[in-house]
Amino acid sequence: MTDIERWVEATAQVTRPDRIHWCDGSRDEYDGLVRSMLADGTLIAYDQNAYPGCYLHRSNPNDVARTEQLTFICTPKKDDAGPNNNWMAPAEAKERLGRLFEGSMQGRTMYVIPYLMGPAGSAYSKVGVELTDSPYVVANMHIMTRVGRVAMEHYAKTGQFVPGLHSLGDVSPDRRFIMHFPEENLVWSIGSGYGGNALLGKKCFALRLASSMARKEGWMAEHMLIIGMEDSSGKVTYMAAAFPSASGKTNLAMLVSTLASEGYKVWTVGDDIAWMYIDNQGRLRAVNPEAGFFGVAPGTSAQTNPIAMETIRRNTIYTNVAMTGDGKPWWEGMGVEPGPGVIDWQGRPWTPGNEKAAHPNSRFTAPASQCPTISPKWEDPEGVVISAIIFGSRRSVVVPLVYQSVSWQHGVFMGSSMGAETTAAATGAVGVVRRDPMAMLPFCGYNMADYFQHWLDMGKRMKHQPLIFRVNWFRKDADGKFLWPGYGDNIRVLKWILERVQGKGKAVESVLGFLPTPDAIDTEGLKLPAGAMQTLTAVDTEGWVKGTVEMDKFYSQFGDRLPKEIREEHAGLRKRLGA
Ligand code: OXD
Ligand code: MN
Repeated sequence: MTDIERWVEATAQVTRPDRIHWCDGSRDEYDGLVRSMLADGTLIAYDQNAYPGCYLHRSNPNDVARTEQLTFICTPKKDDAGPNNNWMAPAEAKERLGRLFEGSMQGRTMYVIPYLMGPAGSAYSKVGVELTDSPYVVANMHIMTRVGRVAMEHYAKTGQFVPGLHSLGDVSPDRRFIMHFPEENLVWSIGSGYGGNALLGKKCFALRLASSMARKEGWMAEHMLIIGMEDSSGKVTYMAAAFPSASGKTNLAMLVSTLASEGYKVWTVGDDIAWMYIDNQGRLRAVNPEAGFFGVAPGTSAQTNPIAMETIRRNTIYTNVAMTGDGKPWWEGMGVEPGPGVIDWQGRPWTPGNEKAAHPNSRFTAPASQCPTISPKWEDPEGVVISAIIFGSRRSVVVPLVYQSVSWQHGVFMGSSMGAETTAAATGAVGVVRRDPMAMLPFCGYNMADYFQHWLDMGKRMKHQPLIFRVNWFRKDADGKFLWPGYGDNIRVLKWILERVQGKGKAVESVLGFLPTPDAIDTEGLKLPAGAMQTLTAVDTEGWVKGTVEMDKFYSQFGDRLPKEIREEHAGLRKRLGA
């Protein structure tokens, strides 16, 4: 008996499923799951001529986003989870959830999903096995990961896997928990069918557990998209960019360049997670551990992200979007009129002007291989060499369009102090500014003070450190209008970043770091409001002084554990600001 078989058997004795199904990841298996979900109403078919292989899932209305308040890191010592995580002692977590898992799969099938995170045959890839009683989760895992033989072959070579146990339970928020046990590399999740809570390969394994493994093993697991930027010479330079959930990572990863006539083009490697390693030449390399996109639907349109629109035209599972009268998916910001007879995300007839037809965090799950701009290197076992790291978030005020750190240490400080306006990807208030270091606040599986130290240490080990940038496409004017057009025009900012990587690109050293001169960014053909570039590249001293107070509040939670380099950088910024 293998370790996997032993664990499956022991789990089945507790959860008591009627049947156990070992997933092989085949098309037949996927089709069979879809057929049975169509039969019991878990899925609803869209018009199969217009949207072949596309289905709608309506989740329980109480289960539509990640639930950070119910997500725990269970380390023996509370301090190892840090003030950035909810903590429960492992024994208590096991006891509480053990009771909830007791008989939780009765009357259901338990699916055993062996899956690989990362490209087949890559030394950087890792195996997970998820046990779940949700066929919707299995179908999503088919798209988001590499299920079946490829995972078992990797397991045969390494003998290692990350177990993840998931049950829908009774889908009650009162009995919903997502527990991580980093000492054992184990996840237990119950009571939710929502993506980030239930597709255990994604946030639970590839970020929370992997970040903790990465620290021990000397690599990085980050909430980052990966792109290749091609210039007019045909050379492709790879960049990784961290943005909080629902802040445009998928759009940036699939950017359609408005500078295509100058030869600038973006290739998609990944849209959410990067696993990064130092190679034997001292360069940082990244792989995308996922095989699909779990993107936010509202706001996705032929204008904002035509590549995504093409990607999700077939073989896509939509969750909590609306359905038009003629059987097509629809959401707010899709850029087309839905026509009469729309059914909203909860299955009710919808009247325009009332509540939203699609839930603000409604999603699409689509295979990465269907993306027209997917990089030829997206499954390269060696990954791609990263030349620039970008930190971005929604900030309607204060933060300039782009600036560059003066050193790796300064860049780590920039990432660690990032403020972000919250979005609908997690339950709770939307639009509130919170500190979200490296966009990892909900995903760092250990004490963030140690995470900052790990970033500092990684930089010291690299012979060729990527340059570090901060971007903000979301700056608004006094009337609440965006100052920067965003989307395809973000290529203009990427172009400056590329120029800086190449040792070019006009900049001035400011208190924040290297800011582009107002004419350094190519704005030809843009109709920007008067003075926009000046505002977008200026330092709002008063705003930044206030920001440093917020940073200090955040950092003080970590006490002496906070690396002294971060304290020094923070003090240095305050001094330069004259605070
Ligand atoms: C996601 C998220 O689903 O960050 O990727 O919430
Ligand atoms: Mn994400």
